[in-house]
Amino acid sequence: MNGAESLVRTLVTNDVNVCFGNPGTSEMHFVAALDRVEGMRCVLGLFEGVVTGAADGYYRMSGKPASTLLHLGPGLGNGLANLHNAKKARSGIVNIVGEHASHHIQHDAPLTADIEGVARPMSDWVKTARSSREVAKDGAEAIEQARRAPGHIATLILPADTAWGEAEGPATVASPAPRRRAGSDAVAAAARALKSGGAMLMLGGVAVRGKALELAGRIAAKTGCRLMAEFNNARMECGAGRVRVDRLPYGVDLALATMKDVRQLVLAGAKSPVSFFAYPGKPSVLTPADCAVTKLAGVEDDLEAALAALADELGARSVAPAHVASRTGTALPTGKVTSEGIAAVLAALLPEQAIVADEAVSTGRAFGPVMSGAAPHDWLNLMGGSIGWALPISVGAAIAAPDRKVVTLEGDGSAMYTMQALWTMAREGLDVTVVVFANRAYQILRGELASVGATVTGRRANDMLTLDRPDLDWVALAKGHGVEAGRAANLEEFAQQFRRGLAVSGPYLIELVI
Ligand SMILES: Cc1ncc(C[n+]2csc(CCOP(=O)(O)OP(=O)(O)O)c2C)c(N)n1
Repeated sequence: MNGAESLVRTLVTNDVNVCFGNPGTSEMHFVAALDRVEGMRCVLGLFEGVVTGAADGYYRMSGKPASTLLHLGPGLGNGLANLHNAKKARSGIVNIVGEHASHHIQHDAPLTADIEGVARPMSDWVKTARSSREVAKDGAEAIEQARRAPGHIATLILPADTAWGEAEGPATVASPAPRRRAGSDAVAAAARALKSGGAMLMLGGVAVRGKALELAGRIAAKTGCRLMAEFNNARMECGAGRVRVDRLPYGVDLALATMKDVRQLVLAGAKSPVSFFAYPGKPSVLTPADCAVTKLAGVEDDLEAALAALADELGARSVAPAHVASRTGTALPTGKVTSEGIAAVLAALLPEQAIVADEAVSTGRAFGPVMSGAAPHDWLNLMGGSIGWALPISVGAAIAAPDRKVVTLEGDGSAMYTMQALWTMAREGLDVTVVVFANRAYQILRGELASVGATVTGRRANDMLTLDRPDLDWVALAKGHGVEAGRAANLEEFAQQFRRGLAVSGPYLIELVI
């Protein structure tokens, strides 16, 4: 057995059984080993941003790391933006990055680069394998690191000679340490804070899901505290029957208005809120000056146990949860395309247990409140602000949850970064309905322009914010990638197209002209 095979066997025997990849010469032994080892699902992405984004989506829906296979420094470099997003989402990923054979590096061949240097900013753990006999052990360590709560980016660099040299066999991985429990002092302090006036419980990480979310609803019912989620959430459970938690708005003025009366802020997996960008004359910190902040538990901690302990402390365990959403959004609107109208169509037709990848950018601002009346679903946000995320994430989510419909809500500007994901959807037959909001602009940046105090008066600057001349033909682009597609220009056509996409078992793209 060679080093590459010992690594693939280590991955598979330790339940890392999906590999999103885009290989080159230095990874050929790894590729060859994929055929000798049973149990690895290999998915080709035609750009590395698709590969890393897919691994993020896979983790969010399965809770397990996938591996990626990337080609030296440039391949890894192409994948960095979505690794950044994955790191902010606390997704666990095992990156395998090929490298020249050790004796070849001194010759400064064309693809030679400082791979560790490229990897470090977007990885939590980086290691270059030293010998073929140690590759399995290094792989096991990478898996352990990726699984460390709440999820980490582990990058193992594999010089070609460590892949083709002799090895013994796979290595085993130690079980992850359990998540830390909140201390009794933190629980008591949080309970005191929530019993005071003007209290808000802010949820982040896995606290916006399952039992933890329900416990937060019970705590709100008992204490009367407000519930809030961060603006972005890696995976939030929404819709009818779930405790409805609004997300803190993106805009600084709106966020400040939302936080204005908060005197006691308790954090469960959330960070104390700050604005996305700095704006002249506006604060970065969104909590009022006289607001006390109490940390119940961090994103790495056992948030369900922390909220359970808090509910016990408050006598809230058996209280019925507050803010449980009921099914409301069933009416189908007609006429001109508006953000509210799109939300109403989505809320009416979204199938139960759908997974929504939200990169709707400016079009999606009004979606949240309406979607709480939809059938129960999971909502995934872009955590790191680097656009070109939702199409790749949908690939990984669909592979992790093949029985669920994935709905991708995608700005046309964002879609253009990683459109190659459509081809992977077609090749793998993934059940994804993509809605591209074709407003032919970087619309959000028009608002940002005013917010930072800049003005656009002329053609040169305006051309930096528009995507027309020529208009992108999304139906043709989708078909060119092997994905069926249709166009809609009003809400009736959108409802009809969305129904069609949902009925298809496989990918379907809707160009919604705005
Ligand atoms: C990698 C990266 N490059 C550039 C940006 C800056 N940026 C933020 S939003 C945006 C435009 C998004 O356009 P689109 O997806 O069409 O949504 P719209 O603004 O039209 O709603 C850009 C370029 C970014 N966030 N990430």
